[in-house]
Order: sequence, then structure tokens, then C-alpha cells
Amino acid sequence: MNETLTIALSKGRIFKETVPLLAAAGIHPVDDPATSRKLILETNRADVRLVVVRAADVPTYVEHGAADLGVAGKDVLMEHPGDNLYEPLDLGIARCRMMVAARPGQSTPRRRRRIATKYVQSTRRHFAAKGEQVEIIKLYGSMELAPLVGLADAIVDLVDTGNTLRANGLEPTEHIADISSRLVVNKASLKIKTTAVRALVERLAQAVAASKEAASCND
Ligand code: PRT
Ligand code: MG
Repeated sequence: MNETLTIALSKGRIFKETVPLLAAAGIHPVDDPATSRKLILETNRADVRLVVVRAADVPTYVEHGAADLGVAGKDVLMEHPGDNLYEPLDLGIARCRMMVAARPGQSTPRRRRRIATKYVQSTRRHFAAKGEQVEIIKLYGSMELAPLVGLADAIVDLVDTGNTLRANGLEPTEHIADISSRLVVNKASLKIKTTAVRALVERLAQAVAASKEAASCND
């Protein structure tokens, strides 16, 4: 039986870093979302297509079976409710850290600290685990601005080089989690399209192992 697979991923860094892994698995997209406006990308394989969605929407597409597989940051998965997805593989791409950051030398307020973030669930869990009661202010982006204009005492955001924090006079104060992108799989797809899904997961796992090997040789 010809089992067609749909893979959901976001454009930008996740697409760029997933393409070499897909290539190692013999899958080459026909279009590049950086230049094409198409949201469904055919590949060299008639039985594999890619759908381009917002990073935070990948788990939703996969959970509902609109895509069989997806590539999503651990930050996104940590915000996504429920455990309706298999997460068989750490792709080791789009790495960064989820951190608390604040202005240096800031005194602790006498009230609950206000934390601005788009990562509400991760932030809630982090401070609950420390036993610190905080007020969480949900934002959709540009979190770094919040402490500068008095909206929040600190933020929770992703940090890679640290340049964005530095440029805004903030410094990381607490580490919450190391982040990388994961392959996620729809549970029904794994049951119904077992052969195709397993074969792809296996080939991606080999590609990840090979790129780790290459990275360690370059050290
Ligand atoms: O941008 P859009 O609103 O469409 O969605 P998105 O921001 O969720 O997507 P995208 O493509 O920006 O990020 C996709 C995934 O990449 C995230 O879910 C993370 O898992 C991963 N990733 C890895 C990052 C970073 N590194 C990263 N540095 N995502 C975002 N950033 C941002 C960070 O939020 C901050 O604004 O880059 C800035 C910090 O970078 P440095 O290098 O200045 O520290
Ligand atoms: Mg972004």
C-alpha cells in the first residue's frame, strides 16, 4: 500500500535546519518557503509532502491528524496541553535555552514579581517548582521591552547568543530548560501508516546521529 505522509513544519530556522536531515532521508522539497508563498510543498517523493504552518501551530496540526508528523521546538511542546503526540526523536536542531532575564542589580519588589512571557505554562511550572508566587503577564512577542517600560520585573524567553538580551540591557538570571526541536508523530498515523512512519523516523534518527558524529569530529 502506498502510504502518503504529510509533515508539518514552520518556515525560518526550523525549516532551514530540517532540510538537511530530510535530504539525508532522501526527501527534497521542490519549493523553498523563503521564496515561495505556497503552504503545501511537494517533494521529490510523490508520497511525502510538507505543510508550512506557524511554529506554535505544529502540535495542533499533528495532534488532529492534518499532518502525520511535525517538527516543533521543545518550547512549543511544553506549552501544548495534553500528551496526544508521540515524540520519538530529538532532532538536535534550533537549539537555545529558555531563561528568566531581568535588568542587572534590580531590587526584589515587595509584591509578587511580574513575569512577562509568551511561555505561560513553562513559566508557571518553573516558579511553582521553586515555591515563588509570581504574576504572569502574557505577551505574544518582544518580551525584552516589558522590563524596560515597567510592565514586568523579569521575562521568560529563549536565548541563543544572548545578543537580544544584551542589546536591551537585560541579563539571564535563571535557566529553565535546554531547548531543541523534536519530531512529533500523530498516534493514529503510527498505527495506520506504521511502515512509512517507522521508516522515516529511522532514517531521520540516522541523519541526526551522523550530524552529531560530524559535529564531534569538528570539536
Ligand atoms: O517568528 P514567529 O512568530 O513566526 O514564530 P516563532 O518565533 O515561534 O518561530 P521561529 O521560527 O522564530 O522559532 C521557531 C523555534 O526556533 C522556536 O520555537 C525555538 O524552538 C527555536 N529557536 C532557537 C528560537 C531561538 N533559537 C531564538 N533565539 N526561537 C526564537 N529565538 C528568538 C528569541 O525568542 C529571542 O527573541 O531569538 C531571540 C534571542 O536570540 P539571541 O541569539 O539574540 O539570544
Ligand atoms: Mg520568531
